[in-house]
Amino acid sequence: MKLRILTLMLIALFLASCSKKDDNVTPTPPGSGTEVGFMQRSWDGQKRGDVFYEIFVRSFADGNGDGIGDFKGITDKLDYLHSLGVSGIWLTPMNPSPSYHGYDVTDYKLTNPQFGTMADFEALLSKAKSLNIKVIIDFVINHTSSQHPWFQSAKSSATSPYRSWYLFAPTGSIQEWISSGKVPTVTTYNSREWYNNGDGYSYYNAFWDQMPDLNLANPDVVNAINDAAKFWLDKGVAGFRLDAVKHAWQDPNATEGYAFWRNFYNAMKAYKPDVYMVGEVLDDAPVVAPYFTSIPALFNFKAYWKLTEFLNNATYAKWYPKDFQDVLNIYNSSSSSYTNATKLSNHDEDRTLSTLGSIPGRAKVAAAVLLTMPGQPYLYYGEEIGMKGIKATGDENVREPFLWTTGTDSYRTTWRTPSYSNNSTVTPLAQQKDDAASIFAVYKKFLELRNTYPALASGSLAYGDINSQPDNELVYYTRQKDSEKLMVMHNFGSSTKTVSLAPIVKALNLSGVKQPVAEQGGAKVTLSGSTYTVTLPGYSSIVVEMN
Ligand SMILES: [Ca+2]
Repeated sequence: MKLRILTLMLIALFLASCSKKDDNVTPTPPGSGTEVGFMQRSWDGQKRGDVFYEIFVRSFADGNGDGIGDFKGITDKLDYLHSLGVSGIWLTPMNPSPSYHGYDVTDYKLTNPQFGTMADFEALLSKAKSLNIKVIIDFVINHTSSQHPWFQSAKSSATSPYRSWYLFAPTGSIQEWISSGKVPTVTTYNSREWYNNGDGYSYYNAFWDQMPDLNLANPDVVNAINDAAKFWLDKGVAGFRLDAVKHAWQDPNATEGYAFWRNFYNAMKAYKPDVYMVGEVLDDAPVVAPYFTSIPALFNFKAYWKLTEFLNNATYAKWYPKDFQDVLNIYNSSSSSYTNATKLSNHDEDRTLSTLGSIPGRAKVAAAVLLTMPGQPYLYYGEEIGMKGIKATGDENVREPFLWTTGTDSYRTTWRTPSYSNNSTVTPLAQQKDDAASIFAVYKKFLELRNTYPALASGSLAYGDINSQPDNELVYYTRQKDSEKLMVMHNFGSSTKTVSLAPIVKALNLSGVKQPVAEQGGAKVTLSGSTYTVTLPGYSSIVVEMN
């Protein structure tokens, strides 16, 4: 062992002497020319980026000091979201519910009193409208709470008018009932999905016995759902985030399931022509794609899975743009128009920073990728300050109180003592705002870029011949709208890369550099003679306007 250490020391000494000698013989090593300055066009205030922000209501901001996040807290923090350049907010379920998360509703037309009154909610909508921020609410109709009056009636008697609003079958012959088509929407028997009601019957629940599935094939149920949705549209919400879309029918590929959502969307569109909906189909692209014939926007889970895979192991990172495009190609095969709702983590997944080995540089690249790729990006609250959390020990761990500031933090929610994100593990927002090297600084800068440059907001994506790119850890692509062309480069790896631009410009079918626009992580462009070189430190990104 000692001999090995000695050998390594000798090699190090030898290398050090070599590099010194090289400095003398090479006047301009790569990246040592004149640095080309950055010039970012100033933002005109128009929110072209179409960026949404997901708020876990209980944890975001407490406006009345009882420790629970609420409508008033959100209302007070809308100026912050507006200054970030957010176009819309998604509120996790805000209807009454016995659970902390609210994904089991007891009344679809009331507000959760813990979050505030209807007047408080209306005040939120009014302030949001004044800031040009759309509000969408979580609409959870695959199931209700077992405490919903509909289910309380249904479970109490086989002759209840609400019995057929849910999915009951005789406990001794569930399988036979399913096989003979007597359980609408259910096609396969799975014992875990049935709960014994104690009266000779069991009821179907895809997730939990306290979340009985609604019978969405029952026209009375459909009428009640449509009625509730119209109620909120009348209040002024822009639309809905649709929960558990692929579970409406047990078979996620059932044509009846597609038809159900299509009918719902069309009914709401007839009522409010500009209604917006984004659906959760938690699956790979081929399962997601057919739902675009029913729902205009769907979350792109696959692109996020690929992104974290490549950031955690950059060996094949250069293929990321193609893998992203492959998802869009699958979407294209189902529908000619769709909204690709991109995202990093959400309330059901490990926090992005935790997924990325708690390495801030990786989280910064993830943000820079999300905000420079095509789509309609969704940011989960707290991602912009690098909150942490692992789901395996409880969903609450990825839904912890937002950290507004150190010291007295009057808006911080206290409904739960955080296990992952507190002042000693995550720098709160107010302190990150003063730090140009923070995760927040990257979100702020790249949100502004997306809002400023139409090419980033809605331009086409191209990535040239990836095979010819010599470095597997570098990710390149261009975004173009009209004559505006931006080249985006990221270093997914941890070591500094210095590359000559000419072959990349050629591979991307561009003609030359116009102007470096922005960077994160210390990336820079240098010019030596007529040769442009880009230096990308580990986990850095750069955006360059091209000819
Ligand atoms: Ca409160």
